[in-house]
Amino acid sequence: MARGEFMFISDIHSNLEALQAVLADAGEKEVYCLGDAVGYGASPNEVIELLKERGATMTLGNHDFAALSGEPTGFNSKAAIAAVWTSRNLSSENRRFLSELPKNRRVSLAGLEAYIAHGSPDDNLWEYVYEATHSDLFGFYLKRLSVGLIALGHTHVPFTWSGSEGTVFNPGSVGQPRDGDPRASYAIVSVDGTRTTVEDRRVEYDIAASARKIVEAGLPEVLAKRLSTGD
Ligand SMILES: [Mn+2]
Repeated sequence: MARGEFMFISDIHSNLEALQAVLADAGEKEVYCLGDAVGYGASPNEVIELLKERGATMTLGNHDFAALSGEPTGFNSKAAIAAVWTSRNLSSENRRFLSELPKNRRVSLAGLEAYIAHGSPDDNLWEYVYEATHSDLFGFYLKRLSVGLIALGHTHVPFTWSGSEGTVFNPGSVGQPRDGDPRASYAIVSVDGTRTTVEDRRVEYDIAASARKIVEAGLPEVLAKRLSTGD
C-alpha cells in the first residue's frame, strides 16, 4: 500500500518570514501551494523564488492574477494598492512564472487522486468556500471530479471535512491568517493506503519583521497591523 506525507500551503501573500517558518516546521516534504503567493506583503519575489527552489506544485490565486494584470478589479482599496505595488515590483522572470500557473490541477498523492485550486471547483479564482456555507456541496464536488481529496484556499480560514465520498480541506493562510490566530497556518496530508488524514498546523514566525517590511515598502499600514491580530 502506498503511503506518503505532503505539505499543503496557501495564501502566502508575499510574507517571506511566514513561509520560511512553515517550510522549516514541515521539513523535507513535497509542497503543494493553492495560490495567492503574492499580494498584501512586501516580499513577492523572494516568496516566489523560495517556492520555485522547493519545487512547489502551484495553482493561481486571485491576487496572483491581479498582480499579473495590474488591474485589481473586485478588490477593496488596500488590496488594490498592494496589487498595483506587486505588479510594479515583480521581476519579469517571476511574472512569467505566475503567468504560467494553471487555475486548478489534478495531482496524485501516493495513489490518492486529488484536485487543488484556490477558490472553488466552479470558480477557481474568486468563490469563497467555507465549511459553514458549502459543506452540503462537498460530496457532490468529490463525485463530480472523481477524486478522493479536494484542497482549496482563498478564505484564510482552515477546515477539514470528511464524508463517505472523501475529504475536502483548506490549510488556512501562511501569510495572513483571518481566524483570529496570527500564527502561520498550513496542513500536512498523510496518505496510507485508503486512509487519508489532514493535520492542521500553526507556526510562530517573526511577525514584526514582516510588518516592518510592509511599512518600509510604503504599503498601507493596516496590512502590517493585521498580521499581529490574525484577522
Ligand atoms: Mn488570499
